[in-house]
Amino acid sequence: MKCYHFLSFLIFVSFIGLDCNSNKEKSIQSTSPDIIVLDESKKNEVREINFNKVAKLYKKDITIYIENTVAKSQDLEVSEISFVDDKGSPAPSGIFSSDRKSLKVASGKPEPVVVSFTPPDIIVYKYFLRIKSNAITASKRELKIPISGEGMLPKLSVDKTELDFGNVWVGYTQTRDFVISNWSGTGAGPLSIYEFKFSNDPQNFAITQPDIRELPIVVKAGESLTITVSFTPYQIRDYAAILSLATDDPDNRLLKINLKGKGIEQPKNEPPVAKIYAKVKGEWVECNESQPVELAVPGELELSGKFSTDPNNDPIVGFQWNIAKDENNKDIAPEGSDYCFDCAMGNNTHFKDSRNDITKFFGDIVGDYKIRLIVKDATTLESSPAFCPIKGYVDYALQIELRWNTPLTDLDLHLINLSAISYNPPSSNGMFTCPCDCYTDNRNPDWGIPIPYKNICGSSDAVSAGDVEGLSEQDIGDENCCQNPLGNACDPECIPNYGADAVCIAYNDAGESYMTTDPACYKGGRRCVLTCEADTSDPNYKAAIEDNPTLDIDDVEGFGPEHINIVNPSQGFYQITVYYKDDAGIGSSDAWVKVYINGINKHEWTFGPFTLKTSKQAWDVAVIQWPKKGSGDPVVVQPLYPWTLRTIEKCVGCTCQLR
Ligand SMILES: [Ca+2]
Ligand SMILES: [Ca+2]
Ligand SMILES: [Ca+2]
Repeated sequence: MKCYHFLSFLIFVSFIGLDCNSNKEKSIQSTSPDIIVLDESKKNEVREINFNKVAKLYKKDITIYIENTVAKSQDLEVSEISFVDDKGSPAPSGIFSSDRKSLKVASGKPEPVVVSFTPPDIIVYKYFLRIKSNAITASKRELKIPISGEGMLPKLSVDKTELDFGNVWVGYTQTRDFVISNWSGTGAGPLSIYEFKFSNDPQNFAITQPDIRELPIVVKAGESLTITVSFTPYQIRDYAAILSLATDDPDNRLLKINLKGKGIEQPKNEPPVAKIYAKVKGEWVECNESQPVELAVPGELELSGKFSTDPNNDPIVGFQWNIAKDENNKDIAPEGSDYCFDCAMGNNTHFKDSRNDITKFFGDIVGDYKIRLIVKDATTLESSPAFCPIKGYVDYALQIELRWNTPLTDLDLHLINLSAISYNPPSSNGMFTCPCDCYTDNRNPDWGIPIPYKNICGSSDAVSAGDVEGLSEQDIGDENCCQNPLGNACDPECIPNYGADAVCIAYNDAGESYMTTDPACYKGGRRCVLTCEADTSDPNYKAAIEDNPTLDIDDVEGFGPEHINIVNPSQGFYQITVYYKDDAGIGSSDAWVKVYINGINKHEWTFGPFTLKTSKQAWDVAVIQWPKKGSGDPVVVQPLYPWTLRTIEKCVGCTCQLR
């Protein structure tokens, strides 16, 4: 045998065909094998096997390969795979093991051997894997590969021991998580979970994470695992169960997690609840039957439906604003009111509803209004209506209201200041004069205390003096350029809302002053632009504004109303006249006038109805005698009986001079 091995070795290293056997062909077939032990990749030679940390009593496998390294050789015969100590004595059984004790390895076909380590205790184990074979290399016929591993305890911790699923709709699923960690300060072995078990109601509870179809679930040392449990009630009742996890942590063989939850009836989709809020003094306040809001009329009130709610927290997506109806299906609004939603105040386009979440309601007449709001949730369920009562009141010391009973017709309300020194022509009696008649062509004249004006001179690309030639020169004798244009020099055409535009006194190159409505002018030899504006800083400014009448709207399409209001009238006599501007071919119309004194929310006088038959007829209604401010004297309202009709043309260029 020695010769055989020797010669085989020679053949192996020198590739010379020699044999001590006479049969040359057989000697080639009998080429001796040699051994190498490879790792799982079959690439690296195994010189040591280290299982590292393995949980106590947990079996860990490592696969090695035994290869016959000599090509076309006989099979390598491995006669023994065993585990021994450094003296060659067998290791205690059960610690290390292999799935094969002996085997044959064909040339070029590495054979796997699964080596296992099952630490019985929490200590370090060091032995040798011994492989005996017929390898040609003498030193390899008994390989001793160091094999080691350490037994460790897994160290399980859990972040909670109870999962409360709360109230869950029947048929719906709620999930809760808990986290298992395998960690200790000195390291740990892997943790295995062999079983998940629910004590009862297993059809209602389930592990949705991780996938437990393949057990055990292993949590490596230092890692953690989130476990998700689901709960699906099928009945309306309380549920309670215990989830037990079987693990290889000796301290937590059975980890118990308490589960509880309640099956409740799924709530039905409820309609939203409409709520109306109104902006009062800059704050949103709820408006309802027991909490009405007030509105100074004519005027706007901002209303919001955004405070509406939904029991299911559905978004509110639809808003429908209207005026509420009474039991006779009549609008709950003062008779003759031309209320509107989202209409510019004073505008003749009167929308009777709104679809906006926030709307502006315009009320025009003193009395009670009621707003109705219906909202829709995102499922298009509609709310019951919410109602907001609005009390329209007068916030003026004097309010005069004109209404009539025909469509398309245009009646105009006039309030004539009878305190003028003179009218031009005198026969006009003030009608259509400027500034004494407050009406549609002269909506906001300056009565009583004159509005203080001031001039502003600023540099500009002003025109030359020549550009303003043709304007009448007038020696005012005052360096101030401004003059109140409405009080004393009202444009004969009574341009509506003449406003703060003013007449300037300008100076030419010769230093002479002249009056111009063109604010571009010279002053003091320097070219500048003079503009005239109301001097709001003047102490008389507020009082000068408050005693001026204002026409709120000129209704030209029938019914009215039209109002003339004065916040705080000056002492004097004021005549109410109604003029039939255009009968639109309809003919006669019955008109009536209401007079509200000192801001009460109930009219004090109603005049009419009185019939105007055709265009250009005037009805002189009454004269109001306003007492001196602070005198305490009563306001006297004297009807101009007997009422008659007079026919007059509109006068162009009629003027008057106030005191
Ligand atoms: Ca809803
Ligand atoms: Ca009118
Ligand atoms: Ca005034």
